[in-house]
Amino acid sequence: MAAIVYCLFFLLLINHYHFTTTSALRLPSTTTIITPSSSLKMSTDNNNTSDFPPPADYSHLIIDGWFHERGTLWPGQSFALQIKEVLYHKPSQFQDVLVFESVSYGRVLVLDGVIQVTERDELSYQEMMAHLPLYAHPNPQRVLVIGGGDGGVLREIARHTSVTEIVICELDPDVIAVSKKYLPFVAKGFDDPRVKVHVMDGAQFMKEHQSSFDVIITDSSDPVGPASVLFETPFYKAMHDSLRDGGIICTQGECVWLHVDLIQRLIKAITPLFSSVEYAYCTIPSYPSGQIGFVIATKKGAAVGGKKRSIDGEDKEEEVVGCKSPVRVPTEAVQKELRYYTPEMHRAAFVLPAFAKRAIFGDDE
Ligand code: SPM
Repeated sequence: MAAIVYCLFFLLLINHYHFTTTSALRLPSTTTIITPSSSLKMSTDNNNTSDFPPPADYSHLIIDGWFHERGTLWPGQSFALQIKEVLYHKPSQFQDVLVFESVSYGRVLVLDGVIQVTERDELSYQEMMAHLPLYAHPNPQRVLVIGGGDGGVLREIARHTSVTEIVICELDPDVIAVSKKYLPFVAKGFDDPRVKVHVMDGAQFMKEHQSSFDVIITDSSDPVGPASVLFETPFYKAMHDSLRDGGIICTQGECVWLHVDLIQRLIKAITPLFSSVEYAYCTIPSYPSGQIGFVIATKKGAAVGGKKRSIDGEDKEEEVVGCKSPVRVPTEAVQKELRYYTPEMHRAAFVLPAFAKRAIFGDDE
């Protein structure tokens, strides 16, 4: 009898342990929860990923039930969100991955201590990152996304009926798997049948696919750790070479309030590569200083299979240089679904504050 009671007690204990380590828990105060990811499996392309150092632990950013975003890229300032529930917290092979339910911003994805997606405001970044280059292109068919493993940019690209193929190269399979499980509002981008997923280094993929894409979007994290190469000239040269004639790139371009020097250096360095290089931005309260920019550049030549570029979809003969005006506009049905992008917002996004315009492009622009 004693043995049966002992066994029952042991089974109860195991069950309790399993529950508390695999389920979302209420946050008492400073608790972080490590959730096993054995169910998060995904096939990977051939990758040599042994160069990356093990991810640091970012548990110290959770204090008294609040997540504090403190980064070396924005010294002396911090944005904090109150946590309702930690849903996932575990290092991947490349970075610390945290998902929590917040009190006022819905679900939040954090990589290496930096907010990537909040349910409340992700729409501005994902819509502008996708639609600025796509509506500036007369006939985008093949689109490549580098990074963007949450799927939000894919969701927006999928709204374009001219697009026949959407390829995504994301290095970290855990970001895809975690987003599919906890952030379905963005990860639904993966459901479109035109999407092909490659878990590999985007630079390597582009080397193998020269002159192949009408639009290339790099939805990266910030220039520290594995993402730092994505802000360097060789990566932009690789994007240029992987574009078809008349193709367009759009990359995460940091923030004029914080990184105007970095943006200026980058734009100066890549200007000789492209026929136009421009800078736009959107507002987004959960990113440092409440906004983020995009570097948008075009490759010389007429777009392959494209109609003549004409302003706002009107049939004008005038050739448009650069991407400051849309050459197509959303259909009424698509516009109803969009929450941030409009053709007016497209044009407005390129209008920079005087200090930023002067610092990035000089006095002559
Ligand atoms: N699809 C969303 C992924 C987000 N990628 C960009 C994240 C940037 C976060 N840091 C912003 C810092 C701006 N200075």
